[in-house]
Amino acid sequence: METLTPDTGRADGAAADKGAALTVTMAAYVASAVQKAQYPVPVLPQIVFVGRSNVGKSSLINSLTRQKTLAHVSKKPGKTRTINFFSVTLKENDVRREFYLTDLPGYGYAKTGRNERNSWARFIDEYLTTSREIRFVAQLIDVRHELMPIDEEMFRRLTGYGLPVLPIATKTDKIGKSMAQKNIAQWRRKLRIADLPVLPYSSATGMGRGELLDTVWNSLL
Ligand SMILES: Nc1nc2c(ncn2[C@@H]2O[C@H](COP(=O)(O)OP(=O)(O)O)[C@@H](O)[C@H]2O)c(=O)[nH]1
Ligand SMILES: [Mg+2]
Repeated sequence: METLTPDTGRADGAAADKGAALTVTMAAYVASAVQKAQYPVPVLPQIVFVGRSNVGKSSLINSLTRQKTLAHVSKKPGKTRTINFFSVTLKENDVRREFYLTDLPGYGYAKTGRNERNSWARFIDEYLTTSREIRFVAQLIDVRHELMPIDEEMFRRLTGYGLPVLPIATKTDKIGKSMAQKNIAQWRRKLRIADLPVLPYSSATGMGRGELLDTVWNSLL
């Protein structure tokens, strides 16, 4: 079982310059895949984003890359049925690193039929189990809610595949800090990992962006 510790900066706890030296110099849509033959080439390191429909995944991708319309932000859940690959270049001083940001279809959309869910699961499983370049999976969970069984199932599936998982608590601007801490504590109890690192994020305020960029950068080393 592997989880990923987000880069929380220097050992002295100084938080001021997380991700400060890192800039996104390029972010572009590359490909959508419904089968393996459609994965993009060249093969690059990949950071995968997954979560329930409406959890704020598209917003997070846009906020991370600072491109307002890169991922389609939709108020209607359950729309994306493909794996979408974005090519992103990060730069620190004169060093550049390129990776694919991989956007998986949202899970847990109630109106999706069982057959569609099954073929979704097979396709996603194939991607997750055969892509050796995956550095970690960012699993987005809405900070306003307790962990849902489908979130737990996804977490266990990912860690069962040996993939490092970074849970990201989304929409932190929408509730108070104590309520957020209460929910995250419930997630940890439910997953039975008392010290599970969880990265708080808000696409509205940019909270967590520097930490996430640092974590991505370090995973590309
Ligand atoms: N206040 C706030 N709203 C957010 C945040 N992230 C997403 N949303 C809203 O939540 C809804 C769903 O977001 P979206 O990014 O499309 O979710 P996705 O289905 O997971 O891709 C939209 O109305 C967003 O504007 C956030 O960090 N703060
Ligand atoms: Mg979306």
